[in-house]
Amino acid sequence: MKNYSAKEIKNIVLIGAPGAGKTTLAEAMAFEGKVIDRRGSIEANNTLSDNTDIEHEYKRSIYSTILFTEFMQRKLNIIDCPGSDDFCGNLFSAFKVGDVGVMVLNAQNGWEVGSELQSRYARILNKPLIGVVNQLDGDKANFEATVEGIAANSSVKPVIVQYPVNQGAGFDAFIDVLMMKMYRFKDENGTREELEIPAEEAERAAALNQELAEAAAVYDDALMELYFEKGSLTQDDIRSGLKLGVSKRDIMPIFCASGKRDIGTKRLMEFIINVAPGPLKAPAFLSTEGEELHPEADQPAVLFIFKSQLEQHIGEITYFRVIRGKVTEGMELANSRTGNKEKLSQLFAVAGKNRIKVTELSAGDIGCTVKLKGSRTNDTLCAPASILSVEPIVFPEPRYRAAVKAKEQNDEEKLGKLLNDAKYEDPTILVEYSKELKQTIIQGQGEHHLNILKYRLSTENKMEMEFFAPKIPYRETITKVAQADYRHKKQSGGSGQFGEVHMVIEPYYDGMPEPSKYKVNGKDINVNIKGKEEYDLPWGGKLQYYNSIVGGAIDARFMPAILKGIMEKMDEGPLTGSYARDIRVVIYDGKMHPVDSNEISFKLAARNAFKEAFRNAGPKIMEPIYNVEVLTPSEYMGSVMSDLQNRRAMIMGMESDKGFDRLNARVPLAELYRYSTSLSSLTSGAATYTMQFASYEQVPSDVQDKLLKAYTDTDEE
Ligand SMILES: Nc1nc2c(ncn2[C@@H]2O[C@H](COP(=O)(O)OP(=O)(O)O)[C@@H](O)[C@H]2O)c(=O)[nH]1
Ligand SMILES: [Mg+2]
Repeated sequence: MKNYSAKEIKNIVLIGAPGAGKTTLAEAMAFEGKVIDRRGSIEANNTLSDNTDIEHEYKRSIYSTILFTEFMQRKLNIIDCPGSDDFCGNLFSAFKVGDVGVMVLNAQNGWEVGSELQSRYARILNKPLIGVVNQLDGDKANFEATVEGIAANSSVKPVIVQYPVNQGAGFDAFIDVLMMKMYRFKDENGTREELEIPAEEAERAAALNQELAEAAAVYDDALMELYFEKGSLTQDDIRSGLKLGVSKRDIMPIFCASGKRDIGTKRLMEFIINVAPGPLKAPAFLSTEGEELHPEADQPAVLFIFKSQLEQHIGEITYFRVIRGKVTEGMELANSRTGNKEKLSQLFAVAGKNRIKVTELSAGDIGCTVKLKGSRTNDTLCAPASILSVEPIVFPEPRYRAAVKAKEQNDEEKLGKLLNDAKYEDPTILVEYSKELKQTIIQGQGEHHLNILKYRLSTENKMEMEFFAPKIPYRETITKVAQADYRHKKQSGGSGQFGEVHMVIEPYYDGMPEPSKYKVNGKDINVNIKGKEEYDLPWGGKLQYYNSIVGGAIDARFMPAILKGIMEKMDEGPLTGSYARDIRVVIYDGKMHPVDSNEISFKLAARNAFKEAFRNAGPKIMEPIYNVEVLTPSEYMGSVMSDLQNRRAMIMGMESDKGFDRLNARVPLAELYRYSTSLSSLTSGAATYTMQFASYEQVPSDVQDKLLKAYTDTDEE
């Protein structure tokens, strides 16, 4: 296979709602480029993309697949993405290396929630779009309604390049108002006739051609002048105008297709090759230092890993884009994260599961290698003489959280290893053992996301695991000033123990003044600051520790032991054993014994004094609150809202955005377990949401009572 240079390469990402026909279209493109000589189908489980058992089982894409095709002496790299929002992580990595999105719509459904979500991601990632109205052979195909749906919902304006002449079951022809031709398809293998536009279509075609020329002229003064002068533009002029408008994400040229019958594939590919921004026109990659990395072939090599996958018998497959320079078989590069050398012992162009060996890949191209030792998604490999890191992919925040354990207890270790591998293949899966909760917490994009993982581990690794509701990381704090003394004294046989500590505690807040005087339980306590320590607690919040001992009541050497005693109780709060936070402690008096005082005595005295003071200080349990943003078709707004209110949510705002309502709320994490599933059943899968940690807030008193009841204090000294 030929080595393609940046100007001969286009990298596209297929996006759109689940079932729109992306995988089938990718198959047709590979067929047109003669990468395969027969097209597979979703039904027969033999497509290049969707090539894993689990995708066959579900008849849906779960992973992104990389395919190339060669067409018009160019190389088109295609990344076929799953449409389901649970797997949206794939779209973020695909768009890192893809320069343009091809948005596939099902003409029978028009603009779907999936179209909405995926076009939003394209917008966030600032990627230009080309639109394909697919499944025009479907009984209920409605091209016009679909285009209207795009116009009403998309932030990128649709401009018609093609429209169908006979949509529905008999679909075999469309008119191309850029070429000003009609294309009729004779079979299901893309064989087409190029015909003059029939008289009855002449008027509509001319009007759309005019619209297209006008849309293209806007982006260039010279084109505008030409257009006014002549009342039309040449094909090439229209293309050059569209090129600008597409790159700016202003317009989305609209094409017609039936991927299943291979209708429209070739014209779409021609247009992509002629008009879509390629590596030379797309915005440059940036290094973490802000340096622009242009796809120049004669510069030191840089490649960026956007995906890795473990495959049985082969091991690790690493997918990358060559950002700069050229990589050749056998080359040694340095991993900029680890500093280690990696050898590219083999290089491949990728067509799904098929890998075609190549000897080199140039800047702008996408390929894979195998058997790297310690490189993973988001790593940069580069020529050892010029080490840099490419800005990493920023994956979406997790939205679903569950506790996980192996069904068989002695499988725990194996499960840990498998989950680690999974995390490595799919960076949107997060797994962490929480020392605080004493649970392994797994996070992902949705229940389906995690269930797929569960299914996979069970079928591929015979590992049965169980998900259950995760514990909530509560916190404890106080709301008023309190004082306590505690004397620890033990006289048993030989040496005794003695320590006495007097302390005041009060709620800490940012910017509070230094303590000077307290009045508690009728007592006046003057503070005389001898020492101050301040800790940012690892679990959030602060502890301030003041030494205000006068007259040597307690030796300075016991102060660390006193702090330790307090810390032990902060670590396992007096109310429910959760971490305590945001407390100021002032040690203002105490007593020593000339013989029996030691560190352990003071530690225990402090711990008990702290516990007692805490209980008298209006203690409160705090819970994590998340900012939740729900995006739902307006018709479901009422039920989404009342469901959230049942979850103790505080509604912060609502706005309408092109047929969708956006609702912002603050919701306790304790009420969000399996929220994605409830939301989905409330809205027939039409809504989506994001969640992000916001703050800790006090729980309402009924919730506090319940939590207190559930906890039995075992701390008895
Ligand atoms: N009639 C018709 N069916 C199609 C077309 N494209 C895809 N399909 C069918 O729609 C279903 C989903 O297709 P798939 O390619 O997996 O969609 P994806 O989820 O967007 O990748 C499959 O059953 C396909 O056979 C098309 O152009 N016409
Ligand atoms: Mg698919």
